Amino acid sequence: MPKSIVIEPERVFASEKISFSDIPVNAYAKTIEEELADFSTEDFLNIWHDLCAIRIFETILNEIKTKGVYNGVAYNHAGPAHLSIGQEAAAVGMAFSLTAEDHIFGSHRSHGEILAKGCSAIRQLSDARLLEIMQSYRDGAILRPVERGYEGSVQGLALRFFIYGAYSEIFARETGFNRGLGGSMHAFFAPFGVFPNNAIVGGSGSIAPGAALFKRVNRQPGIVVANIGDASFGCGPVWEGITFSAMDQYRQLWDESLGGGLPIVFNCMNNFYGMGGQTLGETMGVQFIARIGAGVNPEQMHAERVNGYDPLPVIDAFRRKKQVLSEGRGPVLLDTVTYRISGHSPSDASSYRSKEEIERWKEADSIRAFRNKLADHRVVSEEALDTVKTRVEATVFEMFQLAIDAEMSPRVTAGSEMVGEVMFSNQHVERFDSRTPEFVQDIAENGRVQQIRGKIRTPTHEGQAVPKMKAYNVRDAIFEAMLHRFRVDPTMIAFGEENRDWGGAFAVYRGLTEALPYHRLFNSSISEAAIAGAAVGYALEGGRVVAELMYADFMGRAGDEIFNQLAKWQAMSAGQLTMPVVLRISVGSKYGAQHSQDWSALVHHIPGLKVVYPVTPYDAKGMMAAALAGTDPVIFFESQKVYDSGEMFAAEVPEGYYEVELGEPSVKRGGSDLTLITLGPALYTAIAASSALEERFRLSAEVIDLRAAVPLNYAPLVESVKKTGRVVLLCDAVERGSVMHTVASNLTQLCFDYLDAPPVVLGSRNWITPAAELETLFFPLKDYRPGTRQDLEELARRARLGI
Ligand SMILES: Cc1ncc(C[n+]2csc(CCOP(=O)(O)OP(=O)(O)O)c2C)c(N)n1
Ligand SMILES: [Mg+2]
Repeated sequence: MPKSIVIEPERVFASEKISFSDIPVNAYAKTIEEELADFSTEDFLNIWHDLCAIRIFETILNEIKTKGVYNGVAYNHAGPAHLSIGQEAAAVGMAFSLTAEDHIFGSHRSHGEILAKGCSAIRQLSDARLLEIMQSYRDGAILRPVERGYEGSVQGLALRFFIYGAYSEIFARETGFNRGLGGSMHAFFAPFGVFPNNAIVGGSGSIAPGAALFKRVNRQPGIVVANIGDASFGCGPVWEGITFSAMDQYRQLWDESLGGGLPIVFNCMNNFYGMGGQTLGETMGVQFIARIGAGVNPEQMHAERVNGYDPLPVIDAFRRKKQVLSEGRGPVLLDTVTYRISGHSPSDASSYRSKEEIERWKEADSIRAFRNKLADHRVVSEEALDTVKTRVEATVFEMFQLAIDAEMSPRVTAGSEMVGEVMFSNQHVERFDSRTPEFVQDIAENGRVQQIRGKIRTPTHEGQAVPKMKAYNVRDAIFEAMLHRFRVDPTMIAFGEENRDWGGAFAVYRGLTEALPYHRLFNSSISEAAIAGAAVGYALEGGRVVAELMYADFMGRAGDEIFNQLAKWQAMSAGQLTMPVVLRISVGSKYGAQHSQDWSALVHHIPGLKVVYPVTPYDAKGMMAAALAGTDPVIFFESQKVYDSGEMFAAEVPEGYYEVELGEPSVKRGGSDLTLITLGPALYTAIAASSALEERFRLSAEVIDLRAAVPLNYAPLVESVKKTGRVVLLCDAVERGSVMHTVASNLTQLCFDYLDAPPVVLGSRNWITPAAELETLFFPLKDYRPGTRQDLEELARRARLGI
């Protein structure tokens, strides 16, 4: 199906000018009298309440961090506290008119946003719903301490619950939102629409678009807000997230009923500083973050700068921008100007800014200014304001004391395996929604399905080896497993570069293009960080996704998203969230240094990721099926050396559904003298080696394919080594630090008494991957003959040189 937009030479070479329209800067000009049409007295008091709640919450943290005591209560908080004193109005303005269905993502400095959004949600949800949430969330673990002796309203109880959960989380207590595994910089509470906050600057910039994507694809209500700092606009993944959110296909190619552009606000909490780096005139050249919108799309992202030192212009902006998003005209960029009166962290001496500057912003303090505005215009009495302030300050202080009470708010006990237990969710979920999955073609009529039906699913047929063109291969296997899940789970989507019309860079998806609507299979911008990040955001919202990174070498472009986001959110949520993401990664061959590396060791080192590498059609289908039924992030390596492989080491690849358990090694050939353990296409090298050993030396080598690096069942490996007493481990990755070294080390411990010699690890040379013509120097190949010195002296020499 060719693209609907034809690129015409005459058009693209026509002379014209690109024109920009004005970007509003502090355009808000309503008087308080005018605002009375939109706000009730109660609204104003609520805004005031939330401002005061944040200020006291942060002040207590500041005092205990800097002085070890607040109001006579001593406490030593070991962890971080990036405070937002000064930024309250921006947070409250952002959250005030959002509903619980609107989801916010944030940064290391998001306590204020968390509280503002929580307070806003509490006011909007019914008492019954609030009680349901509090009672069911972690079986009432947060509710129990705060309901003791409390006799007020449900909303009041919810406020206690929320402040207590936040403090407990910051203080790493069992009673925190996420049992203290998130902590200050990663705290969140999804039932109120507070989604993960991120200690990686700009981390939310690539994740939040995935959440917005989920809302579009699954026709869910609400918008998504990525609250990120001004300095984060220098981060590549933020720009990628913006690009991903602004892809024109949402409006040009996707079904209109989905609602158009992604419903996301990139909300810059612009306090003019990174830590000590000043974005204005030093580390950035844009002056106005809003200006960035001008480069993104013709709508300039509906960008504008608003005064975030006053909650009302921010509320006004969010109301207008929500309208823009509901009309399908997203994404939106807001440059919300504010100021961090507090240091970056309590240890910050503010040496990078003058005292006068801080004093001027203190004088203009948003909370005092708001109070004066209300009082001066007699909108609310000073008395009413004081009552609200006193009450909320007392509640926050009480919750602080409760959260540091070791008895009421314990930490996990020493020796607990709690962290390990929440690393993986290990669930089996057929579908995340009961809707009928959307297709645009009857699958029986799909060309690829018909083609595969004509293929031979056994290694030999009528006594002959099956010719390549006729053999069911690894590509077909992945296709079939994915098609199955697409047909069962309506939330399942796939995206990445060249995924659609091209059929996937390696033709795995050929046929899916005709079968699936755009929103279930689409091309993304060349934005690996956004591809992986959006997959994370999509999964955090409750959908299943297969993202593709093309070459393993491109993982570097998505390093944070894979290593810090995909891997960690299940554990940092203490098991509240699942991460049903399969990240397909192809390992190249014959493409040189930047396209032919096996980086399985990199991801295998990161806790929280499952890492698999099937190389036969049977394993590829069964393992993709298992990955797509699970709820954990799976890095699914595929080898370009074996995409066309029909070699199966098993009688037949079933047409029907089956799963191969992730982490179960497979004995591909039995033997008794030696164990050869492989990961990836080195399986074929090992099979060839075992045949050669048999022919030349009458040695019987058992060949075991790990099929996965994480998790891994050592039992069959131990069993084999006990039998043979000798083990050689090989894979295509460079030898230094390969997965095989971990396995060898563990086998040495597990089988020491049975080994006749130390395990031997083979891998590629510790070099860059050379050109195709030179690859025989590099890979442990099928017809390998030792042509180099491999004695101990030589090994030591090379190690000393780092090669
Ligand atoms: C990727 C990354 N680089 C650097 C840091 C260290 N760091 C923490 S906060 C910060 C400044 C962030 O500034 P900004 O995004 O404007 O947010 P603000 O602190 O002003 O709220 C830096 C450099 C980090 N956490 N993550
Ligand atoms: Mg900043």
